[in-house]
Amino acid sequence: MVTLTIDGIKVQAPKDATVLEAARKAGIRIPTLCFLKGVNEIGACRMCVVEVKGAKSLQTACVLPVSDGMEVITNSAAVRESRKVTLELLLSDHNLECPTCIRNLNCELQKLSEELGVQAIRYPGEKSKAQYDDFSPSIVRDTSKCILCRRCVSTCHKVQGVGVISPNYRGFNTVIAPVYDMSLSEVSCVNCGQCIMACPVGALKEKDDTDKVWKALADPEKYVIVQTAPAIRVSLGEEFGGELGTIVTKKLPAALRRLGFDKVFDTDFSADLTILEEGSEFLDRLQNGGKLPLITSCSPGWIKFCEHYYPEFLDNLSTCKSPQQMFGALVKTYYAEKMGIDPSKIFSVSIMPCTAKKYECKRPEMFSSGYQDVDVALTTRELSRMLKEAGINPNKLPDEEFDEPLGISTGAGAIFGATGGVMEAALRTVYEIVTKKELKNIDFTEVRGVEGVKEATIDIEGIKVNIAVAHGLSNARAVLDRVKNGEANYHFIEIMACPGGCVGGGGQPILSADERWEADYREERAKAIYEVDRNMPLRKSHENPAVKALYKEFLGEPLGEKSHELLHTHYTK
Ligand code: HC1
Ligand code: SF4
Repeated sequence: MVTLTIDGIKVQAPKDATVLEAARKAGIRIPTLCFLKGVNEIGACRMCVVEVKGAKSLQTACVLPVSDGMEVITNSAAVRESRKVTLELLLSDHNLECPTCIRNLNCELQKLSEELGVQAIRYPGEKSKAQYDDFSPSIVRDTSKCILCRRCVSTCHKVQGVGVISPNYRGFNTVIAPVYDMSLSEVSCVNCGQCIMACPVGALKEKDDTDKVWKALADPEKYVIVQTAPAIRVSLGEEFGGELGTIVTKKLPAALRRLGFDKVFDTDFSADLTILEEGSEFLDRLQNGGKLPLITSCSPGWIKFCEHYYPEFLDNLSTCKSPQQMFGALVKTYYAEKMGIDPSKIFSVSIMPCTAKKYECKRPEMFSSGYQDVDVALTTRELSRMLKEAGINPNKLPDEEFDEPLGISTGAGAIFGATGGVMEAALRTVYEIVTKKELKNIDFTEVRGVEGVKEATIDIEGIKVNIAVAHGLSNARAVLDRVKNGEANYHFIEIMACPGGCVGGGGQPILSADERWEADYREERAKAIYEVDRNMPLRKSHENPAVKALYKEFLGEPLGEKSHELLHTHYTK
């Protein structure tokens, strides 16, 4: 520990701490803009400047190590003026369409202007040349709002191991863009949306599909069906003032019915179905010498990453479509048939924590019902905007149930939303299929938690199954490289593109850098997901009565002919 003074207060801090960390711990707020804890710590924006006794110039607190006896002043006139000038210079080259910006009232630049008392921009001048790129099915870039903080760049490179956006040109002409100023749709972007989650302003956003849904809802000819992903039930409430991980499972049907959807179903149903198909596929490969390790395939960002960067693993991917797509294929076949609805009249919407789902539902493999199986995938944020526009606050609504039969699910379906959840759900079912005995302790805690890579060996009555779970694509890289180099021998791997799994998806409510510092949103939402699971009467996918009925009435058996036609696919590149 070292002792320093900050604004005249004696503060103790670990010797590897920065001045920013020491100050925050002592309750002294130093503003930041480019700083994103653990991701982007580069001292570039100079918003966190402080005076240090003995230093000739102002120092950036986010990269300045503490030292014994150091004397720091965080709010002198020189410091305040420097921060203000920096901010005004940023604003002078910023598109100031704040009231019509997607990040209005949730913008770190706007908030800082207010905090620092900026009431005029003293340095108006030339604006740099901006790029607007909306060719990607998932992500829109608008560099007229970019402040060059590089939080998206670090996230794409370091967290996701993708690295398709970087600074191009120099000085005033600098722009954050793909190489040669190409569109994101022309480079190997995986549509994960993690760059959006890191962006403090409105320079990155999801492709907005809400108009298509409003139009379908207003069309009397359309039968509009919606499915809600596992992770939405622990995140949507945050958009309406709820705490991190507020559980809104039963508010979702209430809110979506009030928006006008004809049926409100649950992706957790098809997550259960996925487990039956994928669990059977795993056992088939294990017992009949099939390609191992089997790797999960429900995260479309991960699938695209595999196609671009690790094509040698394509045959390892489970042939199961994601729960979103299984659901879509069944709604326009099984459900339409059962209810006597013309499938051409069904408009199928999904609410996903994910921007890559927008891309997934347009993939050519995803038309197996004879139509586009899922017509529109909306993010949590888009749903929240629709609800706000309609004056609906889900947190204030009474509890309601999902519609039957595609709204019936188990706790195993719910945990898909957190890293390790697909693996845990699969193990609960595989164990009972293999042993024909009841699994007493169904909590596989070894695969829970936010550690980047989790490994375990599970003993299924003498069969030792080596498993790995990775979330965030740079962690996926680490696991795949170990397999490639013969350093690891896994039978089953779960990979989710987003840090934390879907709870941390690129379509989820956006937290500021300060909020991300204060709490681990992935942990809080995952905790809520496991609570949802704990409170479900059924917690194993193979016990889902609606899934059982689906096999009896329509599919026959897992991996049967109908399943192959509708629920499985192959990825090739
Ligand atoms: Fe996910 Fe999945 S868990 S991929 O993270 O397998 O998006 O929540 O819906 O499809 O079920 C996302 C979440 C989601 C699918 C399921
Ligand atoms: Fe990178 Fe993902 Fe953003 Fe694409 S969507 S630029 S891969 S962070």
